[in-house]
Amino acid sequence: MFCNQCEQTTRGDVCYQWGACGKSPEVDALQDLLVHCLRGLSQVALQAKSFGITTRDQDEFTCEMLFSTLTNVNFSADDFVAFVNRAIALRESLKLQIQALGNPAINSAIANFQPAGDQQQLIKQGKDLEFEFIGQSAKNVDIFSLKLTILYGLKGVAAYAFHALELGEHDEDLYVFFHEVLANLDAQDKSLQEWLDITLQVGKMNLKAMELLDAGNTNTFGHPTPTPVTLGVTVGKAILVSGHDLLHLRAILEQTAGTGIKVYTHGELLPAHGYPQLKQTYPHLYGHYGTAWQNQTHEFEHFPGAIVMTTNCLMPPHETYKDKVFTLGPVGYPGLQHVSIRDITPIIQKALALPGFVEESDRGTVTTGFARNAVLGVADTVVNAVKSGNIRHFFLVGGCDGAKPGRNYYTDLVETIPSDCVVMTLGCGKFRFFDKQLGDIGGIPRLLDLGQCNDAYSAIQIAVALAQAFQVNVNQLPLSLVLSWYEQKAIAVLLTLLYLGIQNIRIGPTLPAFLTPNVAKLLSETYNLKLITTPEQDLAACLG
Ligand code: FSO
Ligand code: SF4
Repeated sequence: MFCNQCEQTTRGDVCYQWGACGKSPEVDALQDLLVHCLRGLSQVALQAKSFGITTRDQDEFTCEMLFSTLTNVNFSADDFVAFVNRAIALRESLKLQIQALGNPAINSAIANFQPAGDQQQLIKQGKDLEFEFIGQSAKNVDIFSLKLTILYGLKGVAAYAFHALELGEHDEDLYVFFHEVLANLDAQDKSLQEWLDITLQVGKMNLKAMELLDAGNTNTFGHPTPTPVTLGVTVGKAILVSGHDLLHLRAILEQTAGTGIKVYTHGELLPAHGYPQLKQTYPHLYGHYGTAWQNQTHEFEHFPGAIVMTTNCLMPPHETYKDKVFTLGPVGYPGLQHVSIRDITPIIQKALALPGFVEESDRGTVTTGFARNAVLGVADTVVNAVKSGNIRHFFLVGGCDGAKPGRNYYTDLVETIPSDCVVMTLGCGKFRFFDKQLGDIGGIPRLLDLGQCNDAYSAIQIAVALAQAFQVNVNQLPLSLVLSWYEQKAIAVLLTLLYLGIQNIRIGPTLPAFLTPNVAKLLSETYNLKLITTPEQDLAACLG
């Protein structure tokens, strides 16, 4: 196998025998095969669009399928076999429509690719493609590096676009972009600069996807407001909901209303408590349990109710608790029960059969909900605090958490940031410091939880508004971005920041393995993108 799409890739290089995430070489091969089939589907979809044929099914399918190949989303070979066959069926249906209009359908190898008839043969086809893929790297490693960056970034964009789509927000330009990139990923006639331009276009389109998702979330659930969230538990039956999908969380809340079951959030669903239409409508949305994704095996083991994964990051479950874990949407794992969100009866039955919490516990609260509307609502106070010198600097310490060593840097950094500075955070990386009592500056909390990783959109809006208030550009603000990355959504967000021309971003714990030294040098020279060093050294540089 050849997979280096996430931060925990083996030896910081590439997973080649078995995924460090638990992905098998067989599933990896089927994921590569699926991407290959999507590329053929995209070529036909573009042709169909040019004839005015509707391609909504193909557009939405492409988004969902790219999402399914993200790290820690779907580990099921059976699912990927079904996805491959569906991709071919959708492609062929478009060809028939093109031919019915009297036109020959596109005649490329990928648009005519025929999948084998059984799983083993499909895996072999996927593995053969892998070698073809690796072979490309020999020709120009830097272009290969950018192609991987584009593909991985595109997967991240697809995840956000899929969530937006679920909430009724979509954009034709975004779909055309997906298809154009996928259809032309094997182009041999582009220069390094042209591939770099496409890489930044991925960042641009990710901004669009995050904007759509922000609109979907706020139109459906209201603008987040600062909301205390209990970290303790109460006596009674319980369901734990993890992942990022607010719509799935709402469906679970709706279907558990009146059952006596309390619903707890896990991981990236913590910010759900800040949305008025969730918190106020469903009082049985009780609190938040646990921390970041990589601690789930311990946390899930001890949770006395049913557990639902709505998106990444799912880790291979232990035998001791796998019977109480359910998957939704694009998530899949062999042996875990996949449930339709329209009827979550199996989840409710499991929660009722399990003991639930028999004792109350009080672990205090954290406050979430400082998204763009809440922060910009007090923009004058913030601007005055900066002008009067009460706030010296802002830090955005955000991104993903992960299992590999080196991430204590972020905890240490937040702990050593001086008391006249404000820390904004988002993503699951915050769980290293989310419950720290950092106090406030003239009523402005020093620790502001902006939300999920996609709420980088809020961070961008806040930065742009502050820049306008001070009549400077964003790079001149007293603001430092210190990011942690793990999977492909973080890559998409990073590309957005680079597309916007944000300089001096610090990223860690390591640089992505798919960046060659030349490409990394190019990014560092153009954007001053830096690897984190030590909290003391970086702090001194940011405040210097
Ligand atoms: Fe984390 Fe996982 Fe949200 Fe990622 S739970 S690591 S960037 O999926 O998406 O922050
Ligand atoms: Fe390895 Fe990450 Fe790929 Fe999993 S997703 S196989 S850990 S590089």
